[in-house]
Amino acid sequence: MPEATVETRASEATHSGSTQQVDVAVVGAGFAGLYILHRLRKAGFSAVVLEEAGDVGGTWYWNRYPGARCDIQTIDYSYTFDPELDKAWTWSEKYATQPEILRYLGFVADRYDLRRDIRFGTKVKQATWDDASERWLITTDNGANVSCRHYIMATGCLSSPKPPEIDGVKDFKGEVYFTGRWPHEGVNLKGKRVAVIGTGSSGIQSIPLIASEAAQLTVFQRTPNFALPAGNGPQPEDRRTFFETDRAAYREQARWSLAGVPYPQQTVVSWQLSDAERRERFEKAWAAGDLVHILTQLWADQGVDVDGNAILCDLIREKIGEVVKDPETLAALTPQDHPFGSKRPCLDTNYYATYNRPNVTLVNLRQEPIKEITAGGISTDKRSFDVDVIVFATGFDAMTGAILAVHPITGRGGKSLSSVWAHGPQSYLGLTVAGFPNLFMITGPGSPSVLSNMAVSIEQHADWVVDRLIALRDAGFTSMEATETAQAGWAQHMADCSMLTLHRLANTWYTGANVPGKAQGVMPYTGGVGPYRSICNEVVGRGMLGFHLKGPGGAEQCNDGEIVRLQPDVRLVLGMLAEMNLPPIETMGAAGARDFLNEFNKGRPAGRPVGEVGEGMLQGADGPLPYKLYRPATPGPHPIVVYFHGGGWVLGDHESDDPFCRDMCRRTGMIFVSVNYRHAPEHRFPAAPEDGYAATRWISEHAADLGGRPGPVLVAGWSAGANVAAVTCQLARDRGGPQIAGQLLLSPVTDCIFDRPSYVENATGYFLTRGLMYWFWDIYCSPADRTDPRASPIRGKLEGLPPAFVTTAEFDPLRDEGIAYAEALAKAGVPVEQLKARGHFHSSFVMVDVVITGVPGRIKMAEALRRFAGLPAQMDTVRRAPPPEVNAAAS
Ligand code: NA7
Repeated sequence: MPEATVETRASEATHSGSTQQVDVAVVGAGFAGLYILHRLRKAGFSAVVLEEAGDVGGTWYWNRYPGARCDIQTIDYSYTFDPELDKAWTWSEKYATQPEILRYLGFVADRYDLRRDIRFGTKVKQATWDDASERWLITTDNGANVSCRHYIMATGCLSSPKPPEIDGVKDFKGEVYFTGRWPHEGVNLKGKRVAVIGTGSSGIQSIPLIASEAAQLTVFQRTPNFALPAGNGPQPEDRRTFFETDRAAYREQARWSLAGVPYPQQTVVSWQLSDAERRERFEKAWAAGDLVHILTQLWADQGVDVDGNAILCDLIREKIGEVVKDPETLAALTPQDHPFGSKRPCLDTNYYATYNRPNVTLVNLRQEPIKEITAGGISTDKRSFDVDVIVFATGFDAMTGAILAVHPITGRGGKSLSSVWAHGPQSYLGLTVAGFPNLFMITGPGSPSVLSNMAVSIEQHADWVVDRLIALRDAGFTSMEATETAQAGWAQHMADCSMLTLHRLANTWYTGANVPGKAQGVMPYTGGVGPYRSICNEVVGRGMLGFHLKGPGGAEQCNDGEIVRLQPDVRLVLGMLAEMNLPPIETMGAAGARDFLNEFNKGRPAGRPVGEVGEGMLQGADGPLPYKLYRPATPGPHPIVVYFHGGGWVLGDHESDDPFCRDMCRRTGMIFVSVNYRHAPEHRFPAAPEDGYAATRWISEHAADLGGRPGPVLVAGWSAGANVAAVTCQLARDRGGPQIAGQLLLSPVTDCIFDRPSYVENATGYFLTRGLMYWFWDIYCSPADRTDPRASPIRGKLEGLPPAFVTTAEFDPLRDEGIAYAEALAKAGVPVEQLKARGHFHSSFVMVDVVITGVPGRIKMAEALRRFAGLPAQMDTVRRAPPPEVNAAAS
C-alpha cells in the first residue's frame, strides 16, 4: 500500500492550560523533522514539530544564496522510506538547486499532510527534564509551551551560522549578508563592489555567480579548498540506469555503504597501479563530478594514508594549475595544508576560472589578515578595500551549534547540556546523552551525519529512534537513558575510528577548529554508515546494551556495557571472516589449512614497495632454507632483522608475512630477512627453533654479502615465529653467538599452559581460538617436549638476553603469556618495552593496510628496533613512496 494512503493516526495533542501535551516534540522541520513526524504519526504517537522558520526546509529554507545546490547527487539525496514517493518525484538535475530541494520538501510535507502538526515561527527557548513526571517541558517564544515524554532534536548539523568574528562589522555602512541567512527576496548586486569572506562550499558555489553580476568582487580567503567541477546537467546515465533497474537494491546498497551512496569498497591500493593507471582513474573521477566517487573510488589508501592521499592532491593541484592564469593567485588558491577530504571538499561550477576575470581579486588572508571592517569596506594589515556589500560565507558552528542554540537544555539533576559538552560533545551513538533521558539527536555529534549522505543517515537515525520509542511503549517503559559506561565506550570508539581516516589532520569544522574557543576533536563518526548501522542494530540485539530503561511502579532494565570494544577495523575484519562461514581451521588438516592460508593471502592488499626484494637460500640446522630479503630504498649498509613468520609452526612460509616485512623494512630503514624455517608435521619440534638459530647465525656471518651492516643482527617474529625469535635469543646467548642487538616479539607463544585468563576469555571468536592453538601444539610438539625452553621460552633462563619489545593484543588467547614473558624478562634484568594493544586481535599488526589502527603500533615497533640497532628512533620520513621496486636476488 502506498505510504501516502496509509491512514495515519491523527496527532492527538492536547492542551492543559497553556501547555500543549504531546508524546513527542521535535525541533526542526527539515529533512529529519519531516520524516520523524511522519513516522511518529504512523506509530500512533502524538507529536508536534517546533520550527523557527516560516515553512518547512530546514537548512534549505535558509541557505538561499546564489548557486546553492546540494553536492551529493540528488538521486541519492532523497527520502527512500516510501517507494511510491521515490517514484513520484523526479529530479531535474544531477545536483538540484536550493529552490528545487525546497519544492521537494514542500511536496513531501503536502503528500503526508505534515504541516498541520508543525508550529512555524516558533523558537524553542529552553527545555527542562522533570524527573517526577518523566517529561520534558519546552518553553517557546510563540504560543503554548509544550510538555512531552520524548524530545527530539532534528536541528541539522549546519544550521547555526557562525558570528563574523571580525572587528567593526557594525560600523560598515553598506549591505551585509550571510550565505546561511540569505534574504528570500534575493539581493541585487548589479554594479556593486562586493566582498565575499570565506571559501568553503557556500563561497565556492556563490562566488562565480556573484562575480558575473557584481561590478567588482574581492574574495577574502583564509584557507584554499579543494574543489572539482560538478559537471551539472541531467542525471548521469550510469547511475540512473543502476537506479531504475533495481531501486530497492540501489537504496539498500547505499544504506550499508561507507558514505551512504552506493559505491563499492575500493580494494586496489595506489602502489599496485602505474602512474598511467592512476591518472586514468583520476581523470574519470574528475569528469564524473561526484565527491563521493573521487573521495572513495580511486584507490583504497587515498582516504586513510597520507602517501596515497598525496598522489591525489598532486593530481588535483595540476588541474587547478591548468585553469588559473595569474601565478600569485594560483599559488594562493592551491591547497597545501591538508589532505584531500580531511576538510570538506567542494563541487564547483567555474570556480577557479572566475579568478581569471578582470573584475575579481583574491586576497590571501594568510599573507595579509583582515584587520577590521570599516564604514567603507575591509582593511587588511596591508591594504584597504572599499566595498558596497559584504557577504559572509564564513560557515557554521557545526554539529553542536544548532543543538546548543536551543538553550538551555537541562537534564536530570539540573545538568545543562552546554556544561556537559564544555570540553566537547559526549554522546552514545551520536543519538543520546547520559543524564538526558528521552532526549534524542538526529545526526548529532558522534553519528556519521556530515561524513555521509545526510538523507540516508537521517532516515536511519529517525527509524532507530522511533523504533525504540515503539519498543519502549510496548514494553511498558517510559524513559530510556544512555549509561555513562556506554557513553565513555562510544567516546573511545569514536577516537579509535578517527584514526581510520585523515580528518584528524586538518583544522576544520569537522573538528570544531573553525569556531574560536570551541573544544577540538573529530565530531562526526568516521567509521562509516554501514558499520554504524550494524552497531545501532547490535545495541538493540544485545538487549538495549548501554541503556537504562525505566517504567511505572519501579520497572527497570539496565544492560550496561560498551557496544564496541574491538578496534573498528578489527571488528570489520572479524565480521567479514564470520560472514565467510569457514569451517574451523583445525578441521582442515595441515595441507588444507595451508591451501586456505594461501588463498586468503591472495585477497589481501599487496605489500608496499621497498627498495629491493630478493630471494635466496641460507643454511638451516639440517639443510638449506629459502629466505626472502627486503632492502630499504635508502643508502646502506643497513642493520639486518631476521624475521620469523607466524602460523603455529605448521602454516606459512618466508612469503606469508610479506606485507608486514615490507612495511617494517620501510619504517625501520633496515633489511628484513624472512626465513622459511621448517614446519610441522613434516618437521616437528625442535626443527623450527634450531632452524631459527642456525639461520640467524648464517645471516649474521653473511651480513656483508647480503649488503647489510656487519655486527649484531636483530630478530623479530609473530606468534609461533615470535616463539622462534625468543628461543633464538636464548640459544645465541648460550651457544656463543651470534650477537643479537634486540628482539621484537609480536604476540609470542611463550608457554604450553592453556589456563591463563586470556585463553579462557578469548577461547572462541577472535580467529585464533583455543581449539586452533591446541591443534598447532599437537602437530608441533609432543606433550613431553613442551616444557623444553626451546618450546616454551618462558621456562628458560632469561638473564642476559637482548633488549625486547613485546606486543600483545587484548583479544588474543596468547595475550597473557606474552605479558608474562615480558614481565619475566624485566625481572631477569632484560630491558623490555611492552605494547598492550587495546581492541586488537592476534593478527592485527600483520594485516597491513587492512587493520589501519595497527599503524601506530608498528611505528612504535620500528622505533624500538631502530633504538636497539643504535639508530635514531625516528627515520627522516616514510611518508612519500620510495622509488620503484627492483626485484633482484640478494645473494
Ligand atoms: P565552511 O565550509 O565552514 O566555510 C567557511 C569559510 O569561511 C572557510 O573558507 C573559512 O576559512 C572562512 N572563514 C570562517 N571564519 C572566517 C574568518 N573569521 N575570517 C576569514 N575567513 C573565515 O562553510 P560553508 O558555508 O561554505 O559550508 C558549510 C557546509 O555546508 C559545507 O561543507 C557543506 O557540507 C555544506 P577556514 O577554512 O576556516 O580557514
